[in-house]
Amino acid sequence: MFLHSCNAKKGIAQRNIIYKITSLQFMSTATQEPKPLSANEPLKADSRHLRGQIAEELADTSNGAVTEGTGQLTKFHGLYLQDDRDLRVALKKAGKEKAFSFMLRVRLPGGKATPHQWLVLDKLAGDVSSPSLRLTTRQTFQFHGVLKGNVKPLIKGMHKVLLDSIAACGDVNRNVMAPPNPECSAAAQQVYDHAKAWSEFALPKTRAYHEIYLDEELVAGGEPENEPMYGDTYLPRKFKTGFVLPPSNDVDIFSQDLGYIAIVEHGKLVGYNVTVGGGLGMSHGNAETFPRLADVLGFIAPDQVNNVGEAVLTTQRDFGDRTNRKHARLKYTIQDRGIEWFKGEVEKRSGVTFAPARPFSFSTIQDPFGWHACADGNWFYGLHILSGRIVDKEGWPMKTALREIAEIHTGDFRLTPSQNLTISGVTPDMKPRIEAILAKHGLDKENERSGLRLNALSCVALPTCGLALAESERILPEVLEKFEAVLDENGLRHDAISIRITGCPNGCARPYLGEIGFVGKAPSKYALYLGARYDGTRLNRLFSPSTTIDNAVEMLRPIIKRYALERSESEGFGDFCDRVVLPADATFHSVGTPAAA
Ligand code: SRM
Ligand code: SF4
Repeated sequence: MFLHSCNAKKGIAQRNIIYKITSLQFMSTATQEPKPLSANEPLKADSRHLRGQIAEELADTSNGAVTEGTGQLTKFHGLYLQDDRDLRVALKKAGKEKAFSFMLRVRLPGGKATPHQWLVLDKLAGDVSSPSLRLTTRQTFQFHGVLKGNVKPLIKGMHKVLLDSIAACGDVNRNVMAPPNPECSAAAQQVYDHAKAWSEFALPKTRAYHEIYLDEELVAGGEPENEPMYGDTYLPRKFKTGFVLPPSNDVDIFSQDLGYIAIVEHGKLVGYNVTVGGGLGMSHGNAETFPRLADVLGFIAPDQVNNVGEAVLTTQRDFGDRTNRKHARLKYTIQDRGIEWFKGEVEKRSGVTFAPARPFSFSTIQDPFGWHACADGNWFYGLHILSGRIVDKEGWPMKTALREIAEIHTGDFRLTPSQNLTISGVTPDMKPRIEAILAKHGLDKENERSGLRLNALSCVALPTCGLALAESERILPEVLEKFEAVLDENGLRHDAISIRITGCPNGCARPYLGEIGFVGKAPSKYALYLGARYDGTRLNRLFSPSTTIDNAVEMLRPIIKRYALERSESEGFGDFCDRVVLPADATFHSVGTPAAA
């Protein structure tokens, strides 16, 4: 039996014991109804702090995979077992094993990497994985196609440049997001520092990762380890934190479980408005699951970030639903119990009383592309990378160009929440040299790209994602070309319109916050959503439950035309759709309200 007590460290007594986990059931104090735990709960409990049989199964060279249970545990170390779905049918016909490999996700708070780290990752991609590096919607790198025998060499290679993949996935606080251009103001630098500090603070304490992949001396079986914040069963589900610096809402703060909106007054960071309960994943046809935008809890001082974060995390640890993984995210805990109850619990645990939220407003989500001067005399370059895929292609040698830049760059790289890259801290001396590399490889064309393209996101989907129902990254170029033709017809080429596509309803490219959102349903079939607010403060709504891309283009052609002719001054495409196109009786989803998607 496991007991989670609330934050004893802060003097909160055992009366706050919320639930008891046995290997069989979860006792909710709300309903007093015992329900069976989800299969992951005993797995975590029995894993000896995330060790399980991982070391033994990775060492077994008789096959390319690991068992289902072990695959659930490797996620906590940033590793997903996948197989090449393009090859599935042929291999099955030939009676062969699936083409298994691992995806590895790096932990990279705020998306910051040094040129030296870049060069090492660039080399590892190809030496021990497939050649591409993939920038994600949470500002980190993914390697795909890592064969079982290459897992340890990859992790050891990253370790040499102080990078790891601990807690990049799994039921823990994931990669923490932060604005990608910190050196441009003192406040931005502080926000980055707070994000990094929270990421470190909320790391699991187990040494399992170091033992398994880095051959550190064994702890398991010796002195018992302590997981003071997580306990032996970690969180009920994944948990995501973002920091944002208005007026840009680049991190889509209202989609995060926990969010910190920086409040800057007279050029000084005075604190944060805290948001809780955002999350986007849902399942088609399951009305119990829905995307939800976060609620604003109130204002705190900068030195209360970790304290409040811990209280939010442990409240979810103790009250989140461990019986149903489709109902286990913080958004459902808050939806079921109410935001006032949640706020009270967080205040009690943290000892912090929230002040009223301070005013803030967002105006954009788009990354700043091209060259920008910073207050410190340096420059940064915002580079557009479609779907975050860094690979050399005929006439498009992105990987080579970035390697050449990393070889001479004296600043750093920042991965953005929109799968793009900022080359930052570029000194005036270095600027012409980096400019020349970009020009030589034809990568300095940000000004020529359409507003739609610069605001497009897609998830990975096929062939690596085991959950994909339809294409996403691979079909994005075609989708963009088709819509760009319609936008050109209507003089809208340079209007910033956000378009997001995913291969399934899990929401990895945050499609429910796109002014145009495509969500894969089946091969070549997508649910089409319209009407999100461009700044990420209102979800979109279902426009067509199932359509092909070509049909969608035809459905949207007259709407885009009307938008060009009838929009009110500075009205975004999402706002226009919400006002004019979507049915008047549909629910309006704004910040803090759930979507009945
Ligand atoms: Fe995601 C699962 C890729 C951001 C919601 N996501 C997956 C997996 C690991 C599939 C799996 O479980 O087997 C995908 C791996 C594909 C592959 O081959 O690489 C995957 N998610 C991604 C990335 C790489 C998309 C991208 O193209 O950039 C993003 C990696 C982020 C990172 O660096 O940590 C990614 N995923 C997101 C986001 C967006 C965000 O966090 O800002 C969401 C929606 C926000 C949210 O969490 O509510 C998201 N991913 C999910 C879900 C649904 C969770 C839910 O609450 O229902 C799953 C499935 C699951 O957890 O069961 C999932
Ligand atoms: Fe895979 Fe679905 Fe996420 Fe796309 S949205 S990467 S298809 S889980």
